[in-house]
Amino acid sequence: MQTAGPDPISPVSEAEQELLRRFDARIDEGGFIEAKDWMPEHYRKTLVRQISQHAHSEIVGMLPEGNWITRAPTLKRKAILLAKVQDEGGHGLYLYAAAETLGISRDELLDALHRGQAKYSSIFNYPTLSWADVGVIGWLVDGAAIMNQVPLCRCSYAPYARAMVRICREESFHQRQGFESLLTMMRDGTQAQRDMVQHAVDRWWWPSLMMFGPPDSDSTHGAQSMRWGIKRMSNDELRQKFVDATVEQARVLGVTLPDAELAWNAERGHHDFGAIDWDEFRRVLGGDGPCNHERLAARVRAWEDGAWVREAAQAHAARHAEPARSATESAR
Ligand code: FAQ
Repeated sequence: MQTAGPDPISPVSEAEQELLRRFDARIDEGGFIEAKDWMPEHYRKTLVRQISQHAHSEIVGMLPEGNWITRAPTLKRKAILLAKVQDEGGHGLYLYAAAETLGISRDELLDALHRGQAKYSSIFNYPTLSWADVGVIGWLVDGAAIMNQVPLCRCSYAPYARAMVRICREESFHQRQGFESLLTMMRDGTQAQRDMVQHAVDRWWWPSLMMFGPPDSDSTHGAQSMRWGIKRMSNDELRQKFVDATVEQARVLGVTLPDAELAWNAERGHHDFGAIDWDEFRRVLGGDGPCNHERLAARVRAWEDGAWVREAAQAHAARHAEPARSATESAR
């Protein structure tokens, strides 16, 4: 892991050094930092970066599955999918609210997304080609998301940790509904449906492993974020845990994970797995994934189409604030 270097805003005064000493002590004893507490500027910026990327991921992440709401095969599957996609929207809102406690506005965060300057998870730049993709997103993508997010429930920044507790409960339902949908297709479906599931697994497996971020040796922020208790486990540790947990689930489903090198290593007590195509990861991050343009355009369009709702809500709030203000003024 690369070291993140010194805090760019180094304390100048004795008072600030004392604040930093207390901050470090609290982190070292596993304590939490609240929004009103003093924090180093680099810690605040790291959190704004991570939480806003996470929020954008949830909102952009509504699009691949949202694509299938009108084509869900049964009323039950449609109701489940609607609930799931709405949950993702809610997660985005909790997370934008958590980022706002760090002194940045939601408009600023969304503006950065719409101008293409903010990141969101690489996984949402892949297309959903069949109904099986919806099940595989639940099983693998939500499965990877939970693996990464459970340790974030103990993140040192308390407002983020609190948001994550609720999000993880809902992600757990998301993962199960995906697995159950795939199990139904694999056990009760036709050969064509089983092939469709396998094809979806083949396409989503490697991008799911990329969700955990670059290898620890290339992680820009990992070491510092671990030091601060923002991240509790490294990218590679979480990826390994995910592979180990998923192999048995794939066996139960009766699908093959598309990796000839995947094998139990008794010495390590973990599964070995093949090399991830980090060039593909970098291409997707650089804006050249299969759906980057489509995803961003959909978010910008939704923002523009929603302008009248924001204006109406502001006009409504202003009208309601008016009598209260007049009453205060006439009482003076
Ligand atoms: N995609 O130094 P590191 C979900 C960037 S939620 C895009 O290792 P860090 C729910 C990274 O930002 C999924 N960019 O970074 C759902 C940094 O760029 P920067 C989202 C990535 O922060 C399910 C650079 O690479 N979850 O799926 C990715 O220490 C289904 C260097 O990386 C979260 O956001 C990537 N995969 O570790 C919704 C969880 N990986 O900022 C709908 C919170 C890395 O310097 C449907 N986030 N990068 O320009 C985290 O845990 C961390 O931010 C990591 C990255 C682990 C993602």
